[in-house]
Amino acid sequence: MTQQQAAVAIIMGSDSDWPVMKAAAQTLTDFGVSYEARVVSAHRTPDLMFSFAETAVANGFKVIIAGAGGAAHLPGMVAAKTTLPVLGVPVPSKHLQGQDSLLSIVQMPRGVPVATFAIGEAGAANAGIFAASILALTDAALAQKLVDFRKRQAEKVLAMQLPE
Ligand code: RP5
Repeated sequence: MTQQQAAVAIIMGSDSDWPVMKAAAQTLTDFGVSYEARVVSAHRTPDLMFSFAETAVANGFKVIIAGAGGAAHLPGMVAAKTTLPVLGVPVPSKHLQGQDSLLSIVQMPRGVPVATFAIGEAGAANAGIFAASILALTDAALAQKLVDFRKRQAEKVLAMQLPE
């Protein structure tokens, strides 16, 4: 039996990134999008990073969400080795609160783009939504789920009451 290949790869530099990156995984689950999550470190497992990126298309991935903290080279280096869309999530770091992660990910040289999201959980969740939006271009049912999600979100905000 052939196993169905996940549409989205979620990779991160360390298992310590998972508490943030699981927001991307949860979002994809909510939209019914298949994903595979794993640790791939740019600095500690560079060979794995390159082989992951080089085989990502052949492995059936359509979008890669990459999260890292500190000297966050993972999203950019993966983008250097694949033409799949790479969504970068800056993970908060111990000493610089993720500003280092953000700047490392966002300042890509012309020609090798990484779509960079907000620092932390909101960024990870938005990367999940963005991945769903990309896949929805060729999936009408998923596009409808995104419309429904926006509607529910708006209704929630419209129903907000402030304390007296
Ligand atoms: C980065 O270094 C990882 O993405 C993580 O955010 C950070 C710290 O990693 P650990 O020391 O917790 O493994 O490569």
